[in-house]
Parts: sequence; structure tokens; C-alpha cells
Amino acid sequence: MDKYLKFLLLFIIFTSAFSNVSNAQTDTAVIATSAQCDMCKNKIENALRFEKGVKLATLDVKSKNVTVIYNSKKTDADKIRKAISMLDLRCR
Ligand SMILES: [Cu+2]
Repeated sequence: MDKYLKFLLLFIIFTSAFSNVSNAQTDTAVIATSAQCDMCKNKIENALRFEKGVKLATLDVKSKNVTVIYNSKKTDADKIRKAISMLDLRCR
């Protein structure tokens, strides 16, 4: 699991570094959430997968932060934050 997270983080860093050179529209936002478990993580990541302009969303349950790579011409951090706040994150 740790290896997977490290790989994912590296992937995000390389992807955003590369796309910042080749495509100035790509931006990265780290947004704090109230996620408490893997269910919340899946819910947020899946919802963001269908959010307009979002390219990649990865939530770290430990820090509760979701790292979102998005097209800044199609959306912005406030819209993404709002989309997350609309989700029902009650854990059962
Ligand atoms: Cu949860």
C-alpha cells in the first residue's frame, strides 16, 4: 500500500510537471476534505472522476487531502471544492 501511494505521488508530480511544460491549462489543487475511510475516499474520487475538467483525483485518507489535477480552462479549485461539499460522506 505504501509503495502504491509513493508511486501514485510520483506519478502525480511527474504528470503535473510534464503537463505544466506542454499544457499551461493544467493545474493541481490540494483540497482538505472530511473523508474518514476508504468509502469516503472512493466516493470523492469517483465523483471527481465525472466532474467537468478534472483529470485525476487522489485522496489520502490519513491527511484527508485530495490532490486534484484539472484543466484550469474548464474548472477551478472552488468549483471542485463545492462538488466535494455536495457529497454525502456519512460513514456506516
Ligand atoms: Cu468514510
